[in-house]
This record gives sequence, structure tokens and C-alpha cells, in this order.
Amino acid sequence: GSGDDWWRGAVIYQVYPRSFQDTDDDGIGDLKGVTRRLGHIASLGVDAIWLSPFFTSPQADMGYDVSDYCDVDPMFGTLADFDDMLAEAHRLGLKVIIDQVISHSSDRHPWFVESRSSRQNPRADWYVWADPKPDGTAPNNWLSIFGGPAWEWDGVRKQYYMHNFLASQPDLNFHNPQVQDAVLDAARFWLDRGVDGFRLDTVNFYFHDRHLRDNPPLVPDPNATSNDAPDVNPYGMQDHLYDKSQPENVAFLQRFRALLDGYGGRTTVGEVGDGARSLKTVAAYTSGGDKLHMCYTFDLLGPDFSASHIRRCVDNFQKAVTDGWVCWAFSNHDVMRHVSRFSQDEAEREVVAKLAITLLATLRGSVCLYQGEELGLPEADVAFEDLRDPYGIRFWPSFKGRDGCRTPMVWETAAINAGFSAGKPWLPVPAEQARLAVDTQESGADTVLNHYRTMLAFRRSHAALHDGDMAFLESNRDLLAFTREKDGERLLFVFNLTQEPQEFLVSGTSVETVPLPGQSAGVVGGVLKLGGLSAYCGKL
Ligand code: TEU
Repeated sequence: GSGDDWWRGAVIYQVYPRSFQDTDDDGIGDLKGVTRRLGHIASLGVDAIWLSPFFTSPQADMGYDVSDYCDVDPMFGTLADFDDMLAEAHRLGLKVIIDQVISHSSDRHPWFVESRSSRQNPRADWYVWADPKPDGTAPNNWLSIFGGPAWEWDGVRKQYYMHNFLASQPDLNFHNPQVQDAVLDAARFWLDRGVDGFRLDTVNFYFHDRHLRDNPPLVPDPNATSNDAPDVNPYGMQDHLYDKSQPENVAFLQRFRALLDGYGGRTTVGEVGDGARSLKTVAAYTSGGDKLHMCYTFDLLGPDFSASHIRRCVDNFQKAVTDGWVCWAFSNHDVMRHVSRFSQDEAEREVVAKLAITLLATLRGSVCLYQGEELGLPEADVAFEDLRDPYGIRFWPSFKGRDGCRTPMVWETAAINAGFSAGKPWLPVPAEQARLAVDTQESGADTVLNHYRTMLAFRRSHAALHDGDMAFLESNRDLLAFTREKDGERLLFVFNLTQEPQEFLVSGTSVETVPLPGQSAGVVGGVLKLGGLSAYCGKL
């Protein structure tokens, strides 16, 4: 895309800075490392990068616990390093989106330090404080995503404070207009530095119910497409009606949008995890053109890679969100890498990695890729002793946490730590991943890496894929058949996501085959024959 609308249909590459490239041998990636490797990202043909948090932080949740919204953590570098990175990205034609984690701060943030110091200080109401029940227990039944109650007792104020995540991530009180102003000031700081937009962490968690009503028990929705809340998570034991997704958020998102519109060409992608209500929430946040530009859901982040699941997600989205925009993703820094989720057969994973990006590149919506998926990296097996994620440490072994997708990026097969760092990496570099490093895949025409480049170029070269309409066609239920259409260009896609060969009837119309990389399908006498795990594209 071009102009202010560049984000519509864009492909965004997520960088997890801790694990991308280390330049000072402390075993942790840094901003200079991001700058060094921007050439690789640009070579993929993406439009933008999304940088996970690099702000000042005690790193209790790997940077999603911010103690200064307007500075760089020394572990990642300096503001000058950030400016260099931004300038180099722009020189390469890449937009830069940064994470804003404003639903909660770190408990070491000066705002919280002041807020907890007494009940009367100027920031006393900046966080969600509440008195105990008469028997001394927590104000209500709300649960934290990371386990246990969402309330932590504070011995100084003799009150509880609310946290949807770790106890060291207290929730900011968005009902207080001063809090809204303060987080908007932080966003303005980065807009003035030249960032192109924000990924808004847990955007539906900003507000909580003013009356602190108890959540009702959970009644699972059999038709839910969302992959939010794994079973091991006590967060799933109640319906999270009152601790997030409150109606007041819409007006705040309008304030946020008004700030961005004052700059032009900037964008937002909000992370919405709202269980079965996710699409309703996305609709409320992205419609009307005066709130968020896009939302990101967990719909495609689960284990289901069947045609019926993907069709249901896209269908439900198209029905629920008529004038909003979605950003799809198969992987991120919170979930098991998708080739491992979608296939138990190691020999099959290269094909699955290629098929998944072929599909993602043809869907209607924007797309987020996660570092390493362009290499087809599987989930790493991280031993308990090496775990760093507090969520995994707490629920091991029923849930192994998020470290398996956060191990370092692999650049050179033969180099120490695959070229990530000359020091001891904060998470191990698995040997089987080093074999898949960028330098090894550069040379082979048929590699996952080169398939990503070809598919992203394919997406760019067809306007219908950029923001054209998408409509499903009748097919047998193992196939995913749809058209993408814009300005007279009409493309047919048929995906066989099963291992068995399948047939699709191309009735009445003439199709001209558009070669897809690695295609194993063809039309014979009006019947399209697809091999297992394959895709077809034709011009109608
Ligand atoms: O994650 C939000 C979030 O709720 C999850 O992805 C969660 O793990 C899932 O819903 C479980 O059911 C964001 C960040 O992406 C994550 O890294 C942070 O830990 C979290 O917010 C807190 O800031």
C-alpha cells in the first residue's frame, strides 16, 4: 500500500529484540542488533516491523512490565540507538511499529511507587485500589491470566491492587483522566521521534468495571473460534465479563486515534483476547474509522489448521466486522510456533511452513509474521532449568510457557550460537534450529526462506490480495476454496490442508492457472486435482 493507508493489507514482521541479534556479547539481543539485521527483514519483502518492548523495565515479564515509557532499557541500548534503527529502517522502506504496554506498568514505575505510598498522594488513584471485604479477603473473584487472584495485598495502604497479569504488573486506572493523559503523552513522545505506529498490548484490558462486580462462572461457547485461554489456565474458570472489555474503552480509543490522526500515516494494531466475544470487541474497536486501524485476534494461534476452522474464523470475522480491519497471525512470542502446532510429523514441517505462508499471504487482512517463522523454525524444547518465562515456571509441566518460541534467531549455521551472540544466550540456541539458519537457507531455491520471499512478492503483485474482496466457494469440507477480487482481477484459491489428495470441481468458468511456488495441483477436464498439503491459484 501507499500513502496514509499503507497499513491496510500490510505484512508486518515482529521482532522480539531480546532474541534477535546481540552486539555486545551479554547474551541478550539489542537495538544495534536489530539495525544490523534490518537488511534481512527488508529482503523478505515486508512493509513494516513490530518491535516488542525495549523500554526501561525490570524484565519480570520480559519487557511487558515497563518502568519508564519514554526511555530504552540499557540492556537494549540507548535512545540514540533507537533513532539510528528507525532511520535505517526508513531508508530501507520499512515502517516501524512499537509495542505500547499501557494497560499495566511495572510495580517499579515511579507512578506506582508513588501510588502505593499512601491513600492521599497525587497518584493515589492512578492504579486500581480497593478495600478488602470485611473478612479481609480480596474485593472480588477476578483472576489473573498468569494464575491466582487478580488482587495483591499492599501492607502500606492496607488495600488490594488489581493486576490482570503478574503481581508486579499493576493495572493502571483508565477511569482517571490523568492516567489517560499520561499514556497519551508517552505515545506522543514516540510519534514525535518518528514511529509509524503502535501495537497496543492487551488493548481490551484498559478499563475494568467501576463497581468491581464478580465475574460469573464460565459457560464454554461450543462455536467459539478463539484460541484464547488454554485449559491449564485458571483464567478460563470464569467468564471475564467485568475485568476487561468495558464500554468506556471506545471513547479512550477515539482519543488515541485523534492523537495519531494529527500526525498522518500512522497506524495502530490492538491485541484483543476476549474469548468468544473477541470479534464483537474487534468490531467495536475498528469500525467507523475513528478508533483503531486494526485488531489482532488469537483466532489462528491455536492448534487447528483445518479448512473448516479457517473458514469459520474468516467467515465469522467478515460477518461481525463489516467496516473494520483484522491482522492475522499464525505465530507470535506468546504461543507455540505454528509448524509444531500444525504438524506432529517432523518430516512434514517444511511443507506445512510453506503452505501456511501461502495461505496467510492470500487472506483478506493484514498479516503479522514472527521472527524465525520465515525459516520454518519448530518450537524449541527448553528444559525446566533453562526456563525464563514466569508463566511457564508457574504452570510447568502442564503448560511449558512461552520460552520455546522465544529462543534466539539463527543466522549462521556454523557460527557460535548460530551467529546470535558470542556470549551465553539468555535462552539456549537449539542445534536442530541452527541447521535451519538464514545463511544455509539463502542458497537453496526451494527453502522455506525463499518461499516466504516468493509468496510475499506474489501478494504485492496482485492488488486483489492487498485489499480485495474475499468470498468462499462451495467445496468438499476438507478444502478451502475462495476468490479474491479487485478492479476486474478475480483470483481463485483452493487449499488442501489434508495429507490426502482432493478434487475440486471448476464448473462453468475457465480458469487460467497462476503458478504458485511449489504448486502440486492442476486442472484436468474441469476437475482440479490437488495433492496432499497443496495450494492452487487460478485466474477466473
Ligand atoms: O499478551 C496478552 C495475553 O493475554 C496472552 O497472549 C495470554 O498469554 C493468553 O491470552 C493466555 O490465554 C500480552 C503480551 O503479548 C504478553 O507477552 C504479555 O505477557 C502480556 O500481554 C502482559 O503484558
